[in-house]
Amino acid sequence: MTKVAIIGGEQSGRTALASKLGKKGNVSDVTMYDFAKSGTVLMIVDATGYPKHVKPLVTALNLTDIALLCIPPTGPDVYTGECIVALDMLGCRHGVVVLTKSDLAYSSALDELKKRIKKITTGTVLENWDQIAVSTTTFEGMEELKKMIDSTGEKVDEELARSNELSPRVVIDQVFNVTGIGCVVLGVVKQGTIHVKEKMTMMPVDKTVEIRSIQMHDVDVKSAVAGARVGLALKNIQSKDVDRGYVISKNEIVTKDFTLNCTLSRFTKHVAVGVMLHLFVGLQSAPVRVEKIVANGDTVDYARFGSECILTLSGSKNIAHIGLDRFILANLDETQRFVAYGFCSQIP
Ligand SMILES: Nc1nc2c(ncn2[C@@H]2O[C@H](COP(=O)(O)OP(=O)(O)OP(=O)(O)O)[C@@H](O)[C@H]2O)c(=O)[nH]1
Ligand SMILES: [Mg+2]
Repeated sequence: MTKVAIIGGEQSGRTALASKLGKKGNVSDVTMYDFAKSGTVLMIVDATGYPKHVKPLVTALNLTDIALLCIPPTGPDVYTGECIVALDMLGCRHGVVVLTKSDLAYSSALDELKKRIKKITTGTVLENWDQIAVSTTTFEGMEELKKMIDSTGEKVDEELARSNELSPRVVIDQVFNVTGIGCVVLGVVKQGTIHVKEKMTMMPVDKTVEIRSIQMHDVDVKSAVAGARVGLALKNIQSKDVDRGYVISKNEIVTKDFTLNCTLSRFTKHVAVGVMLHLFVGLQSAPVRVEKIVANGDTVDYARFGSECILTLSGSKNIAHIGLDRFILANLDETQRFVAYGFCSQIP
């Protein structure tokens, strides 16, 4: 199972590409597409609600392992830039730069565009990503793109297999009630292996739940490993008590306030004490206030772009996380909204 996010600016050809890669499924601020044929299983997530909101972009990237950054012949715009910052902040290592609507561009223009993109992605996680020109009308490049997704998927699978032994965690992105079955959630096993009949905890609400059954692509299975897209029927909880972003886990920290070792983006303004930011971890998010900034051992009033600092943040919403989780901070009032990434300094 290979999970792919399709991101990019407005009118960059994201939805057209998604609809050529899979069959449309659930629609919210992200739209799911599925593909299953001759051994290849894809889940494609179109970050539909982006660029209006940043959350769908963060959601799409958190549910997937490979990103397709769509850039139309008109070239990168402010949102392409923001997507690149987001990929960098989230540490998304696997992806492809897709030059969409290639039928509308001369090949010399496409070559120029490729060079330009190479330049602006230097020093970011996208530095070594492949680039491919694709058209959803003439189908140029489509087969090659699918091959790229396949081969990247194999690399991702090897990496994910290494986290099969970790404590299991499932991030939930959809929840509903099924008559006669009860609470059913859809999510992604982020690490570890889950088993039927296992007792786990729904976080951040701290409720013990039992996994009644596990489905993968509508087939009942006894267990599921890291990377799997799963549907779980749960015992001891009602669907109304579960929200998108909740985590089924065994060992989570739940807090409203955070102390994070942060790295600020080079493409943000400074961060000052007292400012309100938006914090994202996995599919959860919450507004937080910057209470204190420590840089190089000194308490300071603001942190400079591109610098490292320790941010003390206060919030009002419980968030579940583990020591390794990567936090993302955004300032929703800025044009380039991604400010920093950071890790909790208290490793459990
Ligand atoms: N000629 C041509 N047109 C395309 C191609 N892909 C998309 N388009 C057109 O470009 C426009 C935008 O495509 P979408 O797929 O909706 O792009 P998007 O990024 O999802 O756009 P928004 O979600 O509205 O921001 C539509 O009119 C499409 O028909 C292509 O490969 N060739
Ligand atoms: Mg679209």
